[in-house]
Amino acid sequence: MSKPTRKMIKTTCPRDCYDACGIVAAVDDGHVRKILGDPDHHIAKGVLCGKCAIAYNGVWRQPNNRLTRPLKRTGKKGEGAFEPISWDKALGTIASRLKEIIDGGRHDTIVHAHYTGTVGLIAGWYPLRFFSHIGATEVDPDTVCNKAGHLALDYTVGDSLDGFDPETLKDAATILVWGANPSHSAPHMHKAWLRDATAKVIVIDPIVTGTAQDIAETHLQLRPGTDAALAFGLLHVAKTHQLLDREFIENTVKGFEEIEADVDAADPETTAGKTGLTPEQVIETGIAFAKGPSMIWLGQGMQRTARGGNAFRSILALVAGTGQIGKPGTGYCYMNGPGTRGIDMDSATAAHVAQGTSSVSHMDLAATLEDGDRSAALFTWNCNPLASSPDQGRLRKTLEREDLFTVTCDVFPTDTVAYADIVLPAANFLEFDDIVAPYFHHTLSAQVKIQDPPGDALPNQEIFRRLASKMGLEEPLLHESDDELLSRILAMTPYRGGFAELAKAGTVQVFDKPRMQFPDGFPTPSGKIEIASETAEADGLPRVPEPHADEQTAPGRLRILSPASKWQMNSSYANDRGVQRQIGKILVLVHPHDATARGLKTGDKVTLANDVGSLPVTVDVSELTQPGMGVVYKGRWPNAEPSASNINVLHKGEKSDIGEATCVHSMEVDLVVQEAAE
Ligand SMILES: Nc1nc2c(c(=O)[nH]1)N[C@H]1C(S)=C(S)[C@@H](COP(=O)(O)OP(=O)(O)OC[C@H]3O[C@@H](n4cnc5c(=O)[nH]c(N)nc54)[C@H](O)[C@@H]3O)O[C@H]1N2
Ligand SMILES: Nc1nc2c(c(=O)[nH]1)N[C@H]1C(S)=C(S)[C@@H](COP(=O)(O)OP(=O)(O)OC[C@H]3O[C@@H](n4cnc5c(=O)[nH]c(N)nc54)[C@H](O)[C@@H]3O)O[C@H]1N2
Ligand code: SF4
Ligand SMILES: [Mo]
Repeated sequence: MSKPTRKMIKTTCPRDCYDACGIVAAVDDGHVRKILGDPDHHIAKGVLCGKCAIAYNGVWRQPNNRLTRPLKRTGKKGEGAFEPISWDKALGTIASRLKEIIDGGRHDTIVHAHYTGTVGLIAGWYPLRFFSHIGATEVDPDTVCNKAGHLALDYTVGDSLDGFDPETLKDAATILVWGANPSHSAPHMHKAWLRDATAKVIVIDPIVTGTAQDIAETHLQLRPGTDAALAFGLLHVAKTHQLLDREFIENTVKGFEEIEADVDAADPETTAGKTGLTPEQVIETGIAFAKGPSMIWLGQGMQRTARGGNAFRSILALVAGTGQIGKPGTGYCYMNGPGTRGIDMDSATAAHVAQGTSSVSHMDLAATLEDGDRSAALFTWNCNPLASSPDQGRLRKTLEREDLFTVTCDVFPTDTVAYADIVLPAANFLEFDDIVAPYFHHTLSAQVKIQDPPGDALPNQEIFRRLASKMGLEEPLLHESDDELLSRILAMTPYRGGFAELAKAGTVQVFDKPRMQFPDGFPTPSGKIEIASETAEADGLPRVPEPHADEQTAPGRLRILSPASKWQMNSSYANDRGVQRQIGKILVLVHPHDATARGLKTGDKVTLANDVGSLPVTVDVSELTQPGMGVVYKGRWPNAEPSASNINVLHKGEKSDIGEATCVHSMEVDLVVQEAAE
């Protein structure tokens, strides 16, 4: 037998991940043999993260674990009993049901949920054209993730999608990693970018994260929900050490004087009392930060708290008061949106073809679906709400509603899929071309077709083009081809090559020198950084940020943080056996102090419970957490657990202070002892 001809094809990982790793697929005579990291990629440097190395060589390439045919439900909702049908039949059924609803004047009772199952600019956004054109109600995706932070930044600096250029870290003396855990959520940035930094790395996190442990020179292990108080404390230190940037404040900041009394009151002792830190930690960090040049990685974890929006506004007050923005080695990054590379996302979503769309928060999803007057149909794509959204028990019940016409489009048979009337099989990222605009670096990457989709699976965008045709929708933007989209997106960027060149390169830098944050000034009403925001005030929020700290958890209760797991991408990969071996049983990390008080040891079985649900878990006594606080990493498919639930069964869907967004990290529970380990 002759040796197969091996081709190495570059592509990009389109998961919702800061790293956006370059990938190479080793393809022998047209068959994918192995998915590897791209050695040329500036972040991946030839290595994938553990979860992707397993899952992309596991469940993502096993057709028997995929959805490969359109399906029609044959059993009860939730049972997962389906029969295959043709695309024609599936789309015909959906089209006639949706048209009936629209013709009855109830287009806004078509509820659609979506998120970042893929972040490809086409597969992740093109289907929005269809839903906004028919006037469906969108379940606002960011409300389950990062909306409070986005809006807080919008109030303060006018745009939440313009961050520092990571290339400028070499100019910084200090970087605060504030409420992000790169060791899980950006593993290559953790291993390379942060580890190689000459800047002093300070991690501010209630958990001893891998980044706090392996890389940080200083770890401020504050109590959760006390970040605003810390930001004011750091400003106090800056002020008393004459390190405020008065000239910057005078020229570029609106309303600093309105918070000065609170800054004066936030002395190190008071701040230490509110946050659980020591006065010395507050003083040292305050001086290092204010001296600069200092950068802040503004994590998404920190804003998922009851007053997460206020925390972000307070941290921006720290940046503004010390003038740590606009010079090399300064600034903060929440996220760099495609706009930093010139891409107008309205062109992907074609916002102007919308017909009066409305939205609801994920926090209200269960309530919306309970109410037949508000929801006649549910369409989910690129997300798995039954695993990731709040109030899981109640949500599951609403999905049993016989009169809720439910369509789910996914790559895999998730928990949410089990409740669908019609299931649409999506092609995965190895099976079509797309473009990824990474959300940390100002780069552009090609997602390249390596193989055909299995069975009848189709890319999201093709599914929605076909559905638009079935419904007789003639709007040309509902029928734009992938080739047109790829060229149009690239034409908006400074990159001068076409898709074929991008595909050859994998990832390209689009700027030849580091990009300035806010090159055209701050797009706020005053053109300044608005610590005092009339827009916020008009929205019923405090005019200025406040030095808030959450109350300490009541004795006997535990505050549970459920951040990113090292081995999963949200709920994705929980269906891979290799990943399942890594994640094992659901653990709750409990501090030795709490374990001793309750007579618990590692391996004991306990139940976490509150007024919305309960979850059996296994204790892991761990110094990584702190007294009064437990950790249960997010993710997992409920149907892969004996209890048929995950941590979101305990998430009440309470809203943070800004944007009706999740405050999942404010969750409190009772810990009930079931049985001791052998
Ligand atoms: N307790 C707790 N819950 C949380 C969080 C938390 O911190 N704690 N975090 C929240 C956050 S940050 C987020 S972003 C949400 C995420 O919540 P979701 O957006 O629901 O994320 P996943 O659960 O990973 O679901 C993504 C789905 O998209 C599918 N998919 C992948 N590629 C494609 C494709 O090309 N086409 C289609 N149609 N489907 C595809 C995957 O198979 C997967 O089932 O979860 C939130 N939930
Ligand atoms: N491996 C992996 N990578 C992922 C994901 C995943 O599920 N797994 N999810 C992706 C998605 S959708 C997102 S949004 C990002 C999120 O990634 P990150 O931005 O890193 O956010 P989280 O993992 O939610 O939380 C980060 C840290 O916030 C801390 N935190 C919680 N409450 C507070 C608080 O009150 N104050 C402070 N200072 N810190 C607090 C947590 O302890 C945690 O260590 O990761 C992406 N990358
Ligand atoms: S999930 Fe993130 S770290 Fe893992 S391969 Fe994809 S981009 Fe890289
Ligand atoms: Mo997220």
